Amino acid sequence: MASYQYITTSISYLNGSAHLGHAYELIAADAMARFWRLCGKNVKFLTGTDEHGSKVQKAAQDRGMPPINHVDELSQEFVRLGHILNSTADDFIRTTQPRHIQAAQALWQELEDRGQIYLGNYAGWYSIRDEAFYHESDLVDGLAPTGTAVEWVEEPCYFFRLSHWQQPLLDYYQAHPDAILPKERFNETLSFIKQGLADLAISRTKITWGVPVPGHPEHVMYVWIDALTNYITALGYPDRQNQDFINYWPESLHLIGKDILRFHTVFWPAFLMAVGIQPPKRVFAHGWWTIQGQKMSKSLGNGVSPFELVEKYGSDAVRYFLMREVRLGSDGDFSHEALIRRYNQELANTFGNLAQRVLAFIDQFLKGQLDGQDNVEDPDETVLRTWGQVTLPLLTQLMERQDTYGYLDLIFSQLQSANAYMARLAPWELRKQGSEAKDRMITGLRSLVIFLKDAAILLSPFIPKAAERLLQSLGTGTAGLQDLGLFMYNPSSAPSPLFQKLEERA
Ligand code: ME8
Repeated sequence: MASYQYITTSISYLNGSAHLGHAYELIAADAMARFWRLCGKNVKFLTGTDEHGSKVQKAAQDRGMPPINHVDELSQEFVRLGHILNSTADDFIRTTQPRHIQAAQALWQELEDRGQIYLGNYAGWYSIRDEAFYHESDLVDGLAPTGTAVEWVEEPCYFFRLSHWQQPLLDYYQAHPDAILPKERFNETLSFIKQGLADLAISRTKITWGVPVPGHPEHVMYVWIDALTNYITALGYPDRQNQDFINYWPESLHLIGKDILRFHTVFWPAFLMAVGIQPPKRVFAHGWWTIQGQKMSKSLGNGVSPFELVEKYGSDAVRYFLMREVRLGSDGDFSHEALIRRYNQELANTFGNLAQRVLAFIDQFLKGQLDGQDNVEDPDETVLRTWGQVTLPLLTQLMERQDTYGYLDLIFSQLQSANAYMARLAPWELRKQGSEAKDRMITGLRSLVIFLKDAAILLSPFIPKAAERLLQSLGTGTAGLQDLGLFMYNPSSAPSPLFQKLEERA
């Protein structure tokens, strides 16, 4: 297993407030980063904001603010989003930072030096919402294929020889069929490339809010070539001898939404190949959230503020719901009712109640002591005690494919079995019986305590606060994967419920 893992989210446009889609991506990336750190990998986890381009310039204009003041202010909201979601990102990049402007210009210069850029004239359509160029043949009823409005653009601009990279990209993907997940996104990318790649316009003269093209300051870089470079800026590029660049590239996972697939799986690897840098190891495209069946949109006013959600339900509940409701590559529908239902049924009942029943029983009736005979006879007890170690390789395989849903599913099905075991053990009956029954009770409870600790460790990437509270109640101190299967129990106070049930609306 490679010991370095680079994980990035996309960088958010600063044209409006942080929404559920931004929170989703950050949470998924954070769960992955936490998991790989638990496994002992060196992890670098990057997030940030995309601050140039027409869309951001227009948003600043609409507020009557100079773009730099607008982005200085709004980027802070995204930093705050990370804090409230309990994200452990190691770096927050802003594309207006000098380190990034330097990197974007260096990439441009390298492309130019290698004959990959030429001056021409662009005449075609541009969608500000998508920050994308479209050909006449792409349009559907006068709109971009994504349904956004387009404007006619005619201006001198620089082009990148994307057409040269069609075959190398096809060869690369043939040799690396896992470079894009889920599989349908891999297929989508391949059929896009096979349709033929035209050279790509990569500068603008009609807008001013962007990174100046080196040597030609009347042009600013097209926002996507600027934005994509962020992933290597944060590794010290253009210094290819930077230790982070050496260690973390191309051991990278770019987590993005499905709408920005092409930029990451066609343009980005082509830019990189063109300067002799390997493409990223994996691009994973997640699905989209709707709100009660409708597309989130400012005009519908149905956006869900992640800040309000966390204030209402807490970060663990929001993290859990978004990771558990749908598979990462699929689309999901958000509703408060669904979140409350999952929180109550799974976090409060299946997980929280089990922990509380076991720990409160030991506290109340056994004074927090589990000394005594430990004779494992029941196969279910063996399962509870070995489950963590046995399951870890499976969980690792799931995480290698970004299957966060499958990961939680495995854990929660075992939590259900553990609940069934607790009901069958019925320690409240055994404690009233003779010494043999008491031995059974101690052995059973010890099995459950081992299992609860292991479940807390393995759930910590997803619900870090609750996992930490449970480990505190067990008195394990800091516990990691090396402790799976061990009996560690040294409580210092009475346990308190992990989750308070929420009231379900009628
Ligand atoms: O695309 N559900 O920024 P962005 C799930 N700056 N995810 C959603 C979503 C939804 N309803 N709406 C948006 C950009 N997203 C560029 C990225 S990377 C070099 C540049 C996701 O603020 C979207 O798919 O429009 C994207 O991955 C992320 O939020 C940021 O979107």
